[in-house]
Amino acid sequence: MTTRHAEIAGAGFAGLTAATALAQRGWSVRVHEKAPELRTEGAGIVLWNNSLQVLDAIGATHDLMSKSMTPPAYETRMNNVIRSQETLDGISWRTLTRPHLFATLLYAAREAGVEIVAGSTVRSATADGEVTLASGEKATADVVIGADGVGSAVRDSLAIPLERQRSRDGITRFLVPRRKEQLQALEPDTEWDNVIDFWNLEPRVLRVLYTPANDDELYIALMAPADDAAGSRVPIDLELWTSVFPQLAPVLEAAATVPGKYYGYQTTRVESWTRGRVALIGDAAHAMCPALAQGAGCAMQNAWTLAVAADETSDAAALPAALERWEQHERPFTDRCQDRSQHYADTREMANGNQFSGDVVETALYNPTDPRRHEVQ
Ligand code: FAD
Ligand code: 5PR
Repeated sequence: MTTRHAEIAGAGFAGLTAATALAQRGWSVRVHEKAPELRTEGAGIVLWNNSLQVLDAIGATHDLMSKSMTPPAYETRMNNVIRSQETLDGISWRTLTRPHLFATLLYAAREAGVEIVAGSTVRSATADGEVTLASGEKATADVVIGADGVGSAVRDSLAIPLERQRSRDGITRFLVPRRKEQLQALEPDTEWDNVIDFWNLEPRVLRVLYTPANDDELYIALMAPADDAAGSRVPIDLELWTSVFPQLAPVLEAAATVPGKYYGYQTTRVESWTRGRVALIGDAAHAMCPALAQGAGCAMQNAWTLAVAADETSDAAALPAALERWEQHERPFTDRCQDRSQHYADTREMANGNQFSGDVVETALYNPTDPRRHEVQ
């Protein structure tokens, strides 16, 4: 059989995962990244079994583990009173920085022989597998993958209808030094290796999600309603935040030195993930609120299952139908995750504690690499 070819828009977590999985199956793969340099913006990230299984399947576990951790518990506080300390027994999860996840995926992609072109923008794609670049160059592929994020040009050039749902809250994210000794000095009884979700709803909605990412780096996310001008201001209003969270002063001071960017929570739902030979994955297909920490997780999960589905279809003419079947099988998991994340974002129910049980952990426990995952038990 001749070598099959994929053109991918976007070298984010979705695009790099799909590219690696296809190249490891003998495909020739070219990834276009519009940014002039290959790097990631953003701070920290939590990964769960669904994406950890994918990272393992592409051979990236060793790199991933080298600079990540599993905190002893996921703690939730209301007005600094502990509501729950979930040890998440039976669920595999890791915390890490985005730069580390990006470096891990970039290394895996290069090892697999993926060609990555920085400074290359995909302008449009057609259902029969042609991409047009901003340079004017055209290329054809057996599969075109739109992994070009929430503003996807691939998706919009195919006029795939979508709906956006916004929430009243949003968040500013930072990577700062751990400063564990200083934190311990201020609050000696706290386990500063835990993830700690510090909620305050009264008299004012302000929340800090404290997530250790490794021995040296801490990820903090500061949430405030979009209509709270001081709470959503960047750089952050240090006086406001330290007045509500005095025990976090050492790390808030570090965050205040960085410009920062406030993201309003939102969900994007598209009518369809596929058009002929084109498939959408990641935020291009299913951007979601971060409440369940699954945007990148679902991106990697769907990148993997897409690569497997495309590879298993050796008959070129049958590929569009195979992509439709892929969407039919995999999409319900992501749809439910989007709905749950939107629900938590809208209701702020995570403040109640004990939120990682029952249906909510469906996505976290999913194993997209298990070939029997859709068999009825
Ligand atoms: P992106 O990361 O957006 O990558 C798209 C890439 O495509 C970019 O590099 C872009 O430059 C490039 N591009 C865009 N247009 C073009 C074009 N036309 N041609 C070529 N290249 C193009 N997820 C988790 O799993 N865990 C978490 O803890 C978590 N926390 C989050 C917290 C916040 C506040 C937010 C907003 C999101 C969070 N997420 C989390 C979600 C996660 O960040 C995203 O879902 C994930 O990064 C999406 O990856 P992607 O590759 O689809 O898109
Ligand atoms: N979980 C994580 C996260 O980064 C955020 C949320 C939940 C890991 C925000 O960035 O609820 O907003 C959230």
